[in-house]
Amino acid sequence: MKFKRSDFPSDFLFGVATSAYQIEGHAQGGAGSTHWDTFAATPGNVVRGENGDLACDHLNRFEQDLDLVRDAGFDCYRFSTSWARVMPEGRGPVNQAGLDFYDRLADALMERGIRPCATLYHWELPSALADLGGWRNRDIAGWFADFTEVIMGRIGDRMYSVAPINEPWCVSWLSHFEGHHAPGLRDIRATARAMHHVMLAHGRAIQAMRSLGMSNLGGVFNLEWAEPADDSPEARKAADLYDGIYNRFFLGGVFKRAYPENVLKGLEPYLPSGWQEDFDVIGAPVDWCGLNYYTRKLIAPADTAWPGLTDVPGPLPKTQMGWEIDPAALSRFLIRTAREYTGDLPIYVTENGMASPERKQDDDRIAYLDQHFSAVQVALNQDVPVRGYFVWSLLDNYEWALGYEKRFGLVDVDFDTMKRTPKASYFALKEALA
Ligand code: IFM
Repeated sequence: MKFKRSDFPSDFLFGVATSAYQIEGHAQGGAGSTHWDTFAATPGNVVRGENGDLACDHLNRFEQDLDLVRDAGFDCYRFSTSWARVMPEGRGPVNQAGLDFYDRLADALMERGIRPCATLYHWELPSALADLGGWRNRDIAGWFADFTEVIMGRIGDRMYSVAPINEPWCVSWLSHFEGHHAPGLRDIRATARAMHHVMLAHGRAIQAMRSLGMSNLGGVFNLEWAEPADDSPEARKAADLYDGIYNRFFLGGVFKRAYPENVLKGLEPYLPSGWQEDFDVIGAPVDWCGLNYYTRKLIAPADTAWPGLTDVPGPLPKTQMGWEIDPAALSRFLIRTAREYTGDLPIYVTENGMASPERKQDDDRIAYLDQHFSAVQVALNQDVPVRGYFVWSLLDNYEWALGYEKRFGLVDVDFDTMKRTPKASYFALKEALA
């Protein structure tokens, strides 16, 4: 690895990220059913019909996994809490075993000198709430605030940082418009409502945590750079709309208390009534902004109903996901986010990494990480307050609709034996962070 810790500011934090459903083993420990369990049980949704029942069995192996985090020299560990593990029906009764697990996880992190960075929701919605309309139902903001109080009432005292929702675009657009993730809908009204309610739930959770006296609270947004596929004004317009839907809608809601005009043009008729009154909650002040960055897309107009755009294959080298590798877009995003949305607020790269089929000598991942560390330095050199970077992910894990096939881990997992074997990228990072 070309970079060393000393190439970054002395207080720059390095971390590694995971999420509950992708690693814990959801069928264990008294967790309730989630919409990902039923989505995966429906033929055609997930490669080989795989689910998170056992995943990496992190529930029973977390001590060993956190040793790996510590031994690599990471400062922080970003994990998520499963709503259905803590409250199997989403509301009401609490699963004590679930709360106890996160309590032990928090203690185990503290014992190892690792900062716990929690995300409250990383996509596994309790089925009982999905039955009530899930993210389409405005009441979800209140249910989520209640869950926030329960889980943070127990572990909030030890959290270094907390964000309510991982990747609002995935929770809403990818899952309700494109239908690629649970609940697998393809409906514009459902999408508009989910997009707004996910923002409202974010704000209610921030308020709930402030009432508990918590600080260092942020939001985590996944961004994808939209490049026009050619020089035509039509392609420019399509790329701007893609940017609006993917990136600016969510950043705009929280940091400008407004949604972008080009998105409202198509979406406003489907938003819930009174949406304009919710920005005091949505824009509740946060202490930092997290950006998850993986790739860019080339966008062209398409002869369809709104939004009338499509992505076309690009020429850059690609990861195992087929995603183009474009580190320069990370620099652009960091700079643009600070200049247009967040000002002096600390920014963290809360996810970045690549899927690779290489299970031992993953030189492609080492190169990818090096290139993206350089991209962070470009932004730092322009005085963007980037304060930390988290690699996705610690372990090979359940990559949602793509099952266990795509491997993002610094550590290989043999899903038959659950054996963990650190890859070359793990050792390279360990050396760089020493
Ligand atoms: O695995 C996912 C994660 O759950 C959210 N961010 C992107 C990752 C890679 O697709």
